[in-house]
Amino acid sequence: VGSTVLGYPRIGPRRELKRALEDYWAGRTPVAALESVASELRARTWAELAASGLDSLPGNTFSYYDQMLDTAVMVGAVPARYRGLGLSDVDTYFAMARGNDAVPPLEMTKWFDTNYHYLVPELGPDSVFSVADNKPLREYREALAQGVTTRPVVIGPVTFLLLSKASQEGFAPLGLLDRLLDAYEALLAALAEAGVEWVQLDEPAFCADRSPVELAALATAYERLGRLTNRPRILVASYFGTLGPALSVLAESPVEAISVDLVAGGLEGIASVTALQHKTVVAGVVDGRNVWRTDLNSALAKCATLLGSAARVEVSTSCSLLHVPYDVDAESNLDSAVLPRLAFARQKLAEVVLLGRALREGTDGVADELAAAAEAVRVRSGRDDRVRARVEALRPEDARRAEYATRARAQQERLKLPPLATTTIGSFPQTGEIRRARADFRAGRLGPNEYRRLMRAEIERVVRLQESIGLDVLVHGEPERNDMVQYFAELLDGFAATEFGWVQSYGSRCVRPPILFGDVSRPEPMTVEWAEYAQSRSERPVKGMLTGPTTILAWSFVRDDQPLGETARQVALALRDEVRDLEAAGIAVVQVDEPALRELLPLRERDRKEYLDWAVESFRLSTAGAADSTQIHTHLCYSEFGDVISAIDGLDADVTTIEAARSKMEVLDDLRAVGYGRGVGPGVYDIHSPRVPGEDEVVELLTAAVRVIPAERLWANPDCGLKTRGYAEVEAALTHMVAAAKKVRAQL
Ligand code: THG
Ligand code: ZN
Repeated sequence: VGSTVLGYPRIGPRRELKRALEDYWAGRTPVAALESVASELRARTWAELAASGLDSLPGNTFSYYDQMLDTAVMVGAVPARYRGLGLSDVDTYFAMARGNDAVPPLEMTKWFDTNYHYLVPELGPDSVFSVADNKPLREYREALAQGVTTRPVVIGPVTFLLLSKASQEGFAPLGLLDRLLDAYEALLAALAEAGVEWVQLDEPAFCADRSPVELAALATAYERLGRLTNRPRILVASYFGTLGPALSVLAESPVEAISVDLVAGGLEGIASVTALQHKTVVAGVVDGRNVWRTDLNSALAKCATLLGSAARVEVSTSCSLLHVPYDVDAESNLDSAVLPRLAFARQKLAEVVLLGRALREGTDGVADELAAAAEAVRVRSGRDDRVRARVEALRPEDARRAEYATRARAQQERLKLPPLATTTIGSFPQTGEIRRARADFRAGRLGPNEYRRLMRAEIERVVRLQESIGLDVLVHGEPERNDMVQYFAELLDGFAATEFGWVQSYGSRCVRPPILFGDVSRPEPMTVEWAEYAQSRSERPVKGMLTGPTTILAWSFVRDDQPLGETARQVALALRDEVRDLEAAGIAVVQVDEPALRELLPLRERDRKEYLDWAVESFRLSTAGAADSTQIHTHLCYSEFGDVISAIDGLDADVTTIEAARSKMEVLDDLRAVGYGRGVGPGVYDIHSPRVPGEDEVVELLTAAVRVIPAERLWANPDCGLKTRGYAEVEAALTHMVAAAKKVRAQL
């Protein structure tokens, strides 16, 4: 019996890496300054892991940006457009991550069902691989020099290929497996020669549904790597779900260890894989993705069961701790009802060590710790019987509105919008003054009246700007919000906020997810004051702006003591009340954003229906209290929506605005294919780039769109909120967009 973790955070307990990266990118510091922060962070991580008492420590967990990008660079998969720039290695790496004036970055996409984003390697028929950059070995030696022995963690070859994209149509990266395995063989040989005892190859792609061909590739890969004589012992790590048929593939391959995620999945099927009798099974019983203390007794029971099915058991986390904050002890203002129930990365190390000890030596020596953990798990604060009763009393009709045709008529009578109506997604640029005002208000340096005055002045300015540009449906611009989920979490009961609970989202960007710990309710209106003020400044309709229940859950740490669908219904009821209050304040259009609808989609097909059912139902519960004449919008972005297109139809929103500029409006065909017959606003330009679209370009997109969607149901809008852009670009882009809409309208 041993203990380990699959990975560790790397951004720094005070986001030191973020600062160092952004200083370097801005040209404020030389590369040596960045390197010195990085090596200090690695040293601290190794010291902390070594001091924790774990038997085996992960290595190569550091990254300047992303572990998939690291792997691409490691095997020399650097596309020609970056190699041709003639930059230093580190600047080539950052060009791939972020692009520059000359080249766009690699595509970025979500890491399975987490809020982490990775860079997508590009591979083609002429891709060649080598050990171009042996970062795993470099970091192994660096740790060893500090007296710490590590197990280099590397993305496994099959997952690497499955998550890569083809640089040309029709090419399947998996066909490169043989060539890639040559490079992995060389890597393993180099590691072995340096004295590395264990290497961890991550194959999370096999926790999703995989075809027989893909499973065969997994078998080929580990048969080949396993047969090498000159190699470290191999741990194949899986996480974010169950391995399904891949478990026996790996068990029958000549690798020494396999990790299984026993938080996302259970023990079912494991005992029947008899080949595991000869393997070490790394038991992921401590949740690497959530912040709750572990139910140690139940974790122990799982490990004990596994002992019967494996040669050796190593206690571990369910996945890398990358997805949780560093340290609960850094928090001084956390709700005292929640604090004792929490475990961040550092606390989880201690849990794993304790479980390892208990499993090895029996529970006598750790009885106090087990009892304390049981108590922390048992105590549940934040119960609200009124909320529970309300959820209990819900009827199916609470999630249903009138027929769309009826609603559309009532809305048109009230709003009198032209065909091809123009709008924006909600946020306007966040200026330095706004951020400062928010920070000063929080810190108590600015009184509530002065704060309100500043926010109102900003709203007034944004409303005037939109009127002068000629938009049809206005927004208040959201100057009072930072992160939308953080904003609502702070105003809802049942959530706690951390001070330092940052988690990497991509590169230097982090989020601080709120902790949803209890029953959720809304003590008072959350957005009405701002929306009402904005509406008072214009004759045109102003949209009320809310975040939907699924997105609030996706971007929070959620309770694990009840089904997510149940929690979603509670959030939905709070939002439903907010919609009612917005209506009462004279708001005729309410947008409920669900950008994360795709994000929580289960990795396996068999789990998807249940998820989509509650996700759709909770959105409808949020919105179905609205009058027929209230127009409900929703907004989706950040992902490919092909897999959830029927669910988007199921939301029954009157208008769906959706990221489409980068996918060239393909989403319109997808929507039409599922019979979507309500309003739709395919984003007509990409707000993620500072480029201002020309009027002609927008005319072209809209002209193509009116061929598919009748103009009465078609909207013109950017593809996402504008908060990350500057006013100069926004004003120019929206002016072109409105002019284009008018032109196309005139040709109808
Ligand atoms: N909010 C939350 N989660 C998200 C997004 C979001 N997940 C998906 C997507 N959007 C991720 N994108 C981003 C984009 C920007 C930032 C983080 C995630 C970002 N963060 C600031 C930073 O790191 O400097 C910190 C923001 C803050 O001060 O609160 O810029 O929109 N929850
Ligand atoms: Zn968006």
